[in-house]
Amino acid sequence: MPVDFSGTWNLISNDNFEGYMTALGIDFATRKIAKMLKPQKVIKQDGDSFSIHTTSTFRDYKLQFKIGEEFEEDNKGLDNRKCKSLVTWDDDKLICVQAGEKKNRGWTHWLEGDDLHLELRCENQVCKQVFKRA
Ligand code: VLZ
Repeated sequence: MPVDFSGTWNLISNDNFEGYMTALGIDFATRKIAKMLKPQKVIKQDGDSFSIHTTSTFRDYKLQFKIGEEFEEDNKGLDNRKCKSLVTWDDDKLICVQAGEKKNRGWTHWLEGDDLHLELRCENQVCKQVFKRA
């Protein structure tokens, strides 16, 4: 039985979001706003089906997927580049590969104690975020 990521999670730390956004080609003005945000994630996990809704005062991003099923991701409101994305389990970690124009693009979610962790990768940049239950 895999771990359950379901819940509402508030960002408590955000290391190198700036580097990640720069690697994605996000413009300066947008980065200045975005790095001040404290996004909330609402995750719904039902068997192999997930929805991850990242909300903030500036922009929202909604993702829905099934484990092991590749899907088209539009990254709307982020860098707007289309990817072929695939999420799989690696033990209790949720791993997403976002294949497209940017090398080494993807993310990993895992739980550590009561916290939700997220590593966001693009090219040679790694952003590390930690969330606590709301
Ligand atoms: O998360 O890929 O949980 O999509 C930040 C919104 C959303 C703030 C970042 C506006 C999404 C930023 C990160 C403007 C440039 C992400 C996945 C894993 C699910």
